[in-house]
Amino acid sequence: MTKKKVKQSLTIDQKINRRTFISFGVFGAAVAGGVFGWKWLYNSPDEVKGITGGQRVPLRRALNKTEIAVRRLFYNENHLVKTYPKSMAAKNVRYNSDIGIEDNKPFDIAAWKLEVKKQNGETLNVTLADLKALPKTEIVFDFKCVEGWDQISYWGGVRLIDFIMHYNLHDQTRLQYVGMETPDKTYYVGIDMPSAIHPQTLLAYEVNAKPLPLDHGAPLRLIIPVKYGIKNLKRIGTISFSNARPRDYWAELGYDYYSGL
Ligand SMILES: Nc1nc2c(c(=O)[nH]1)N[C@H]1C(S)=C(S)[C@@H](COP(=O)(O)O)O[C@H]1N2
Ligand SMILES: [Mo]
Repeated sequence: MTKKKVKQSLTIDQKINRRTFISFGVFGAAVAGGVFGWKWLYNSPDEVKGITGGQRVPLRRALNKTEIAVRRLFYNENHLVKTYPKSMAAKNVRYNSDIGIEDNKPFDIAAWKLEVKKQNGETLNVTLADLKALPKTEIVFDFKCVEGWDQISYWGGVRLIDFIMHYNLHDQTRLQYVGMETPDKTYYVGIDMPSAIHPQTLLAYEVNAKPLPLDHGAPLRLIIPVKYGIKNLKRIGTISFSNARPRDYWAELGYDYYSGL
């Protein structure tokens, strides 16, 4: 080997050593970052229970930021959820849960009226006959529950946006949220306005072209295909409009407030 060549090969070795050193350094820093990051998260306080509950503060913050970003990027009122032919709809519609509609609790379906609370404190009372007099919309879509099942089902009722227009509630749509509660107020959901006025969101009074049975939410339930089942409140007692987030049964227990699809 000439002197020059020896010098060059040493330089290459040195370069390799340097890279190895840097690689280990970066790896070490990543491990340390992971450990400290995890400890930081582990030691972070839980959020104060209220509208949402049961999550570490930084995780909830990240979830909220992701929610806003996803909504900006992908949520579009003109984007429709996939629909199916009626022939594909389940004949036996799955029944899930009955909070606020338990059959051992007294409920007088004949006396039922929908209570609509405007932000200014005014209240409207609407009967099922009033709702049935409005234009009817039907939808067959894949209903999805966060517990891991889904089913193509067929619903009929009044689009929430049609209801809003008919009852001159346009001004209420400038607010950020719609809240809905069962008549006994034990199950309740909060819905962001863009999802509430989405053209596929229904106040449903029929399933498979027949009046809703009690266990599916008679006389009126929410069908909101852009959201998971948890937001599809059965047996609506009151509808309200507000800028503050309405209380939400599952969000209080730590589920995502938005629960969009
Ligand atoms: N009042 C009320 N509405 C409710 C529920 C409930 O327990 N009570 N469960 C929700 C959940 S988790 C799902 S998946 C759907 C199921 O509707 P279904 O029973 O008609 O299939 O209703 C939603 N609406
Ligand atoms: Mo569900």
